[in-house]
Amino acid sequence: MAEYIPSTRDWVAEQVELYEGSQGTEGLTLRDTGLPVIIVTNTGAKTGAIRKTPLMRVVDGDNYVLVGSQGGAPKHPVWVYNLTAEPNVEIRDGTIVQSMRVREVIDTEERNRLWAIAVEAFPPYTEYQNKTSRVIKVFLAEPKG
Ligand code: F42
Repeated sequence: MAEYIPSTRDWVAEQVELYEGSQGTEGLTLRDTGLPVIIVTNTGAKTGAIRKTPLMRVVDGDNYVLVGSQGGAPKHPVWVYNLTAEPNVEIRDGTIVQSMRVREVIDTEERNRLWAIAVEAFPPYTEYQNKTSRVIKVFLAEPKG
């Protein structure tokens, strides 16, 4: 079994601990926004370690939209490279845990559609995109059939 390495950011590691430690019954929202969060368990591209990344819960049918906004920081978050290297992930949405496969959304039309859904779920994504010159990466997680 690979080792779990928590995020170096305390507030993120603490949310994961609360969310996962309660089997998805506590710590379900982002700070004071009250908006729902999922936990994406992914594999470190270099370490091979287990990484747990909280992201906003953005749903498109049976799928989840994963947005690499990182608050509009100049660089992509590291987890996007993990997902590119190893697209098989586990997603915890409250008490429900599913094995899913992730792909980066490249097609402009598909990205625009999913971006609109993401902004509706979490309006600050617009401000984050305006803050940075990089194009924020969008991924789609689909259940493994
Ligand atoms: N981030 C988002 O980008 N989008 C969201 O919608 C979002 C929502 C959200 C909600 C709640 C919450 O608590 C956090 C939320 N975040 C959101 C923040 C998110 O969880 C991440 O913390 C953030 O995106 C930064 O991701 P990161 O992967 O860059 O994490 C950093 C801080 C980190 O912990 N880095 C590790 C470190 O040690 O510095 C490395 C992690 C890693 O995966 N290492 C790889 C490995 O092999 O293990 C190396 C990979 C490589 O290529 O170098």
